[in-house]
Amino acid sequence: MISRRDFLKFSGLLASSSILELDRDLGFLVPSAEAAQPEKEEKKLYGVCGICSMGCAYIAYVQNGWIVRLEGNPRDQIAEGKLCVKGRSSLNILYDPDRLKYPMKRTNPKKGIGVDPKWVKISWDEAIGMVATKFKEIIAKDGPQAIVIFARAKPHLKHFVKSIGTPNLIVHSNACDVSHDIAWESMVTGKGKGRPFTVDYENSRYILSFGWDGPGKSKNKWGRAVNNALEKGARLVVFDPRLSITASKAHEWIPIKPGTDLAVLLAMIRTIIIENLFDHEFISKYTIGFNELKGRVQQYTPEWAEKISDVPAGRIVRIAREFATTKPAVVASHKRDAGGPLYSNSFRVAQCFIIMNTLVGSIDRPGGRILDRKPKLPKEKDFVKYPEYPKAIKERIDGMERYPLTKKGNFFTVAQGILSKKPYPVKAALFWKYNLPSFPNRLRLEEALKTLDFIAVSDIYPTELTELADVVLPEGTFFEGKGLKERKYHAMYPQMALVEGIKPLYDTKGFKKVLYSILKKMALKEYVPDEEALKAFSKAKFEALGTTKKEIHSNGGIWTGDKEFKPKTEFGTPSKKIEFTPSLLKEKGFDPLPYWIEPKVMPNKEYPYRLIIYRTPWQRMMKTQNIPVLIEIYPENTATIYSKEAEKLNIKDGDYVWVESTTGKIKVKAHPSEGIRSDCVAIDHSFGHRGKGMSVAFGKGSNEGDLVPDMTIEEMLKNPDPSANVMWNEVVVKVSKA
Ligand SMILES: Nc1nc2c(c(=O)[nH]1)N[C@H]1C(S)=C(S)[C@@H](COP(=O)(O)OP(=O)(O)OC[C@H]3O[C@@H](n4cnc5c(=O)[nH]c(N)nc54)[C@H](O)[C@@H]3O)O[C@H]1N2
Ligand SMILES: Nc1nc2c(c(=O)[nH]1)N[C@H]1C(S)=C(S)[C@@H](COP(=O)(O)OP(=O)(O)OC[C@H]3O[C@@H](n4cnc5c(=O)[nH]c(N)nc54)[C@H](O)[C@@H]3O)O[C@H]1N2
Ligand code: SF4
Ligand SMILES: [Mo]
Repeated sequence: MISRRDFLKFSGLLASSSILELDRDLGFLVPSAEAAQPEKEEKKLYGVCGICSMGCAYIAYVQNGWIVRLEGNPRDQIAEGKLCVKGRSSLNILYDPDRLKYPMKRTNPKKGIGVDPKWVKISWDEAIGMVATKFKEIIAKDGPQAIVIFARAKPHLKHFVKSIGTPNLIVHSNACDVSHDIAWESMVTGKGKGRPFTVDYENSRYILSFGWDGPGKSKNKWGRAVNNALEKGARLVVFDPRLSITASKAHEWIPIKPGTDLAVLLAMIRTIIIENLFDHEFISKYTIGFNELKGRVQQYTPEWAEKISDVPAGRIVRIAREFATTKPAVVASHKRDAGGPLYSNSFRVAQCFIIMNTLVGSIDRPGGRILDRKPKLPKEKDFVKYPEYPKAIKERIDGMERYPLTKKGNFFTVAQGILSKKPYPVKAALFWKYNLPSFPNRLRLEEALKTLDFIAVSDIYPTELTELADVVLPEGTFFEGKGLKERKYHAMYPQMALVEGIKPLYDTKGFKKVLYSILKKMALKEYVPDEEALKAFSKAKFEALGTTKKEIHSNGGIWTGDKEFKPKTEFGTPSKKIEFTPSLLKEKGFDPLPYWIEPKVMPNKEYPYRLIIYRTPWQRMMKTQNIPVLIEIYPENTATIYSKEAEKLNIKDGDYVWVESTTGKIKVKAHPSEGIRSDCVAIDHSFGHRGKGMSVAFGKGSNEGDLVPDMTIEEMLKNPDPSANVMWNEVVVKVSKA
């Protein structure tokens, strides 16, 4: 442990601010006693934690304009009065002296990570003018496709992209959850509807995980729900090559060979069907394609699956029987489990998760996967009308027009698309809320970005990506915004949380406003929504809920709809049933049913370990890396390696090692452990920042993504995955003492 004074020195905070101090009991930065003279009465502000998408509602206690304390909102069905370690320490972000405070432009034409951009403070008018002028120039000379927007697919972003006429909106979803989305859309929810996030763990009696590790992310509600289920006698069975936190709580941990869950699942489905253990009523009432499924899985015997997966056939059969006969049972899943963007066969795994849950009648039934429970709200398009958008060309820089089921963007292929200048040259990029370490082989993207004429970045921190920017567009944190947020990650009933921000601390602007200002400056006024129409839309939302902001505030910051659970009997597919043989897949020429696909790469003599990527409870990727207390808890990431393998390599706990793939080489601290297979090395993501402006995060740990290859679209199309996932773990590595 380091002493308190050292800690503050090390985080560079004393020098830059006298209003903050680290409260050891609370574990985060708070305004000093001097700054926060207690008022007679503390004010309460309601809000939603923006660190991870669980979105726990909080109550912020405010003294003299400073938020001094955060608590989970007890009325919120997600938070239930609690926040996790990251949520509780997130005030550090609001009051972080490293934050971006005003727009800036670079004056050093030389670009590179570690090269001082020689920032100059500018006005918002100038910043927006720079983007608008550059975009107009590029559209006139090279066409709108020469502009690439990297951002999440929020409605206002899709609108902006369509208004300027580029096909290039690059969203991270193929690095995160695309396989689950496409599986749910084709089988249950319908085209473009994505997937539900709610699982009723609390009432489940048998929780089966293939890499799902919700509690290991300190996902507030899910950790609690699993504990409660266990206390009520539920059984928890976890397949994971690594002893995850969820696996450590399980009755059984099965260290499956990575990338082979599909074989086990196909054999389990076969067992449940041929042993007649499925829910006959649910299958006959609510599904189509059962006979085709039955025919398909005949070939996948447990003995066959054993050879592939290292899981004994008897164990596969026993778990399948237990799963089908203990009611209610659920295959747990979120984003980056075996059905996430990890392997060439993950899309088929995601399909099998849905099939397993359907076979036991656990789709939208207590103890199972729950479909969205949203309040009926008006849509912006009913209030704001725009003229027709300019026609954008079809070819995208990431080649995603060649994937018929998903067009959101491809983190894998975008860099090589830009570098190849095919199908056209790219001249400018605008980034919102993304950072370089989120891309596989970030060095290639860095190289690609250096070929552009112009880069604009919206962030809250000076990251390594902002070091490459020509103009920086600072946004406020989630404590400084306003709104109304749907409860989504756990919504057993419709619920909304009020967001009442504090006055922005600095000269920051919400990105939506920035986009509209850019459109205005580009003389595309017709695509800027009318203020009055937006006000009417906001008013209509509250009217639809039958309440007002004031009333929600006095009701504890939460609006709650009808709590009665009415199981759904119709689904969003064309047949309104759960489709084992989805028409969406058939129409686009894909095999509608899951089938066995080998993982793309396997450990070999030269590279004997598979890279396994995971997250810890203490960090949320790049968002939490500058929070001193979280770095104090867990100072850098590690490579977990099986203890006997470490012994062979003469590696001890805490030694630095080189981990090397054909793409890159990183130096990282070793953690020998019994909790991992001997053919794997597991590294947690979040570390390895190269941006000097983040004084706490800078230089800590390494980025495991530097080991993951990027690709051309042609290389990617060779993989049999209709969802175009990034395949993070299709990487083999070697390890040596550093
Ligand atoms: N604390 C925290 N919470 C977060 C995040 C964070 O960074 N930190 N990030 C958020 C985001 S954006 C996402 S996408 C999610 C990610 O959170 P999760 O979806 O939980 O993803 P990971 O932490 O990557 O865990 C993946 C697990 O899959 C296991 N695994 C790997 N290969 C295989 C395999 O072949 N078979 C099986 N059965 N298991 C395998 C890994 O060992 C690991 O335990 O969490 C969200 N919440
Ligand atoms: N190597 C590797 N790469 C990965 C993953 C991995 O496990 N390993 N995981 C993938 C997954 S699952 C995901 S979801 C993506 C996520 O990728 P990203 O979205 O890039 O990651 P984040 O860490 O969520 O945030 C990126 C940036 O957003 C900034 N930011 C935070 N809040 C705000 C805000 O309110 N406004 C603005 N303008 N900026 C803000 C942060 O400072 C940070 O620089 O990464 C993917 N990339
Ligand atoms: S789980 Fe933690 S980080 Fe995620 S929203 Fe809730 S409090 Fe915030
Ligand atoms: Mo993600």
